[in-house]
Amino acid sequence: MKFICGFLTTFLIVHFSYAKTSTLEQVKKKKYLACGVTQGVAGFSTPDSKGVWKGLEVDICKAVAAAVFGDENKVKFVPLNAPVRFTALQSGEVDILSRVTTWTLGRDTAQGLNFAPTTFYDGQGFMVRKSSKITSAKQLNGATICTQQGTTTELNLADYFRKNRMKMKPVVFESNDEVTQAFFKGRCDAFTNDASGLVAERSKVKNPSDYIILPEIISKEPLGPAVRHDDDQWFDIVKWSIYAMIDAEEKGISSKNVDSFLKSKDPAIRRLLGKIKGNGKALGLNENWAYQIIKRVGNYGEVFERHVGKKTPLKLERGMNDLWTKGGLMYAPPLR
Ligand SMILES: N[C@@H](CCC(=O)N[C@@H](CS)C(=O)NCC(=O)O)C(=O)O
Repeated sequence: MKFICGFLTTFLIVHFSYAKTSTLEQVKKKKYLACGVTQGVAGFSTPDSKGVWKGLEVDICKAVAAAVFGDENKVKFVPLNAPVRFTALQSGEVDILSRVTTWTLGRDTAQGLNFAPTTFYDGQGFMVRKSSKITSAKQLNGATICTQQGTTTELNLADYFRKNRMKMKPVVFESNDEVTQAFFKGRCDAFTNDASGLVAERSKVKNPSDYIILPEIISKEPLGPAVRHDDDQWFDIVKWSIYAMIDAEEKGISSKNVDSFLKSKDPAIRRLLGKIKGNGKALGLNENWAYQIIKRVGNYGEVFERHVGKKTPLKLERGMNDLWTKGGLMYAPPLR
């Protein structure tokens, strides 16, 4: 009995202290945060010619690192294909999943994820060869369609054809490279993906104008970072890092001018930049956490323009990803 009790106590202590090690503590101990990204989607997360990860979703992880360490470079990027991404987060291999991941009820519950604010509002589309003369998704009856396994894309595709009483042959691969190669080599009539992903892949080929994206957007794909269930503090840190970037854009504060705002008399700006204390303590961070994000990574609009905006190969309009004050969906609750 004594032995069993002793064993149980040890087990409970070990188990309990393990459970109590928060993600923030683990990240600080490691001195970096592990960020799960794609294997390469231009504009979102892709290594440049020197192997340095770049993209909108890369910058989200950098923003969290800036908030935690005052150093945006304390991030290790872990490329993940779609089917393995949730296990990588659950097992602790990554601390954040910032990988073109759609917020859905099933993922938010049964998959054990918590979704931080959407960082890119997207929707699913189809790309075809211009020479096919197909101009609408409704003409895809009987088509072979390339897509990636373990995605909402695969599920929406089946729904769309069922709803429209059409038939198709899905050609499903584990990695994005296989999907895109298959499509560009002519193995499929169409390629379906988040519309941003279609634009990203088209921007990489030699003759982009040979391909068209059909007008139908068949789903809602709110893409954003996710963290594990059961760590509210870490969830809050990731959430408010994004809200700080949106709020900074709304207030006209950017990486270039943030220092000139340090003397602002506006209480909301003083709170955002940590001149009025409290937000940092509430999150378990330094009071200048948001200043570090803005200075080192930028506001949301800067990040959007840097990676996917009009001056990039993707040439995307802000659209739904504009601020709520400009007709978009980007809205931050009060930082107080
Ligand atoms: N947003 C969708 C799709 C995400 C996704 O993984 N899309 C594939 C293409 S269909 C992709 O971008 N893969 C990039 C990669 O594996 O590196 C989801 O969350 O399921």
